Amino acid sequence: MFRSTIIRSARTVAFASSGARTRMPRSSLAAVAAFSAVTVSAVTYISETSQERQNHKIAMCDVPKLPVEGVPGTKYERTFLAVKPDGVQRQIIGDIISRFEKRGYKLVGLRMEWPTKEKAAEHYADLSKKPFFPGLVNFFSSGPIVCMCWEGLDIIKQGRQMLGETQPLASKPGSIRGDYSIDLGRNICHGSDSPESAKHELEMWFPEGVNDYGRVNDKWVYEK
Ligand code: DAT
Ligand code: MG
Repeated sequence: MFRSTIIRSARTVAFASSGARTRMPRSSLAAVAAFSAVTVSAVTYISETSQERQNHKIAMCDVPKLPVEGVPGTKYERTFLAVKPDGVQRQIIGDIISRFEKRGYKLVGLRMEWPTKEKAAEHYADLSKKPFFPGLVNFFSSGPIVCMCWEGLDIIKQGRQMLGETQPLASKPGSIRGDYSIDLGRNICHGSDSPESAKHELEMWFPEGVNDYGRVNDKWVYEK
């Protein structure tokens, strides 16, 4: 279809530049010349106008700077979510990001990092006395993870709900763990469980900060 349109267009140009021109009366040629001149100046005018617009009024999404953890309890609340090494290997990064995007949450930080054992141990420091801790640290540092900072109303609690329960058996279908995992030690994703842990984990995984930006469709996601 696309190819035949190109062929048709090429034929039309060939026709216009051969037989058509010889048969065209002088008055028509003058009209075509005048029309071309008008078109060229209109195009020039439009491009200059848009250039001026760009110079003077560039579309921007600037907002005031927030702390990395945002403002808990508001639509600027933030959490740290991660796709663990098993989620990266199983190629479901896009699906996980998509679920949060479709829900209306805003991605403000995104980075892939292969955690060292030390960083994995620091991340799970609260579980350091558990018997499964060494295995957990080995697993979490076994490949790259995708670090994300998501922003939005109730994102800390809602993020945990969308992840599902720690134990895949208890995770409802429709949640990430309920859709993609079977085994506790391969449960795909991580999410901060409180405003305090969100702040701690965001400071740890995003020392360079995240992106504070306004979003045009906020009024279609939030009533206020
Ligand atoms: P969550 O990841 O839901 O916040 P958690 O912080 O209690 O759960 O534990 C961190 C991870 O450690 C969890 O996602 C999987 C693993 N884990 C938890 N309990 C475990 C257990 N009893 N045996 C093996 N691994 C466990
Ligand atoms: Mg936890």
